Amino acid sequence: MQLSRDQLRAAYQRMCLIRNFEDSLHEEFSAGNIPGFVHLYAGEEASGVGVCMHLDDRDAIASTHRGHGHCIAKGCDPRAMMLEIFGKKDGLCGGKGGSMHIADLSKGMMGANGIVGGGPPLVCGAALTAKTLKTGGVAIAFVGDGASNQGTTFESYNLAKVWNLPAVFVVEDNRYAESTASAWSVGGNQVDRAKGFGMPAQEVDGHDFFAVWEAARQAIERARAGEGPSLLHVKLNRYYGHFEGDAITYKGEGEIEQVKTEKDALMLFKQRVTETKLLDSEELTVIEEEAKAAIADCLASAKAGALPTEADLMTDVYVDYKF
Ligand SMILES: Cc1ncc(C[n+]2csc(CCOP(=O)(O)OP(=O)(O)O)c2C)c(N)n1
Repeated sequence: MQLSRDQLRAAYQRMCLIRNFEDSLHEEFSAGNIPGFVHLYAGEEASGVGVCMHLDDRDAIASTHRGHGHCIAKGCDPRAMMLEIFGKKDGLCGGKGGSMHIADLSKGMMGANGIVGGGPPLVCGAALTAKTLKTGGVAIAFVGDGASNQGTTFESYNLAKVWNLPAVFVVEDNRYAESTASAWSVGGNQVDRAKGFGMPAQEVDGHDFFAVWEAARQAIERARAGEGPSLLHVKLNRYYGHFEGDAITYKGEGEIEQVKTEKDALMLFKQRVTETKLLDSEELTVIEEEAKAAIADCLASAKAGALPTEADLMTDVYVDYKF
């Protein structure tokens, strides 16, 4: 399968938006401008975008605590996201959620999630809904390597398999669960583990957008065709600490720089599409500059945005259930 030029441009645009979004947040957090906790996704862009390129608004995703990239990849508005992270009234969730609770149900983005392993059970619910209502939709759980060891994740694999749900579990193995190396904690590979649940699975190089895109295409097509759940073990790296403010004492000297120079996802994408003459470097530079300007603009809106008022505190807190 080949991507069209428009799809390639859209993919690069999404990846550049995510990179700029995260780099800006890194600076703003260091300057003390952001309330709350922030976990950045820079370095992992090819995974979120490579998967979400196959989805539309009837499809649902559940994210992790490292959710900005998944949100942008699924089509959430970066300006409303930035306002949300700055705790502003016009944020995507009224400024009440912040980084770890951004959601936009109209886009099928069920939310970032502060609970490690919280996403997979939500995805089983979304996948069951899609199956029952015959919407043709699929549901994708993004899961960290740490979250892959949670009981909630195992139970979800089991449920998805037994009920033959249109679900895909994308384990984003950035080699560390907080500061614990995944090589130490996982005790086996994710592919064998999925097979233990009877799910097809494959390992994917998460720096390579094209590898992720192709593996996700197969898994999502299976799910849409009613052939049940599968799992992708996506191996990649993150560029910043576990959370902003993390001194990263658990990584070797030069470890991050080496990944950036040898297998940065944006760099590899650019190399591939220019070498194969699918896109030229001038148009890629335009996309990079536009993404940079767009995020700078989002940041300016977020800084200028109004804070929620006292009255806003009581909205969206209680729900009336009418039976
Ligand atoms: C149920 C639960 N346990 C522990 C935590 C604390 N915690 C937050 S992130 C994290 C590590 C998660 O690692 P991983 O799933 O690999 O994601 P990564 O941060 O590497 O992207 C932990 C233990 C939590 N938020 N929720």
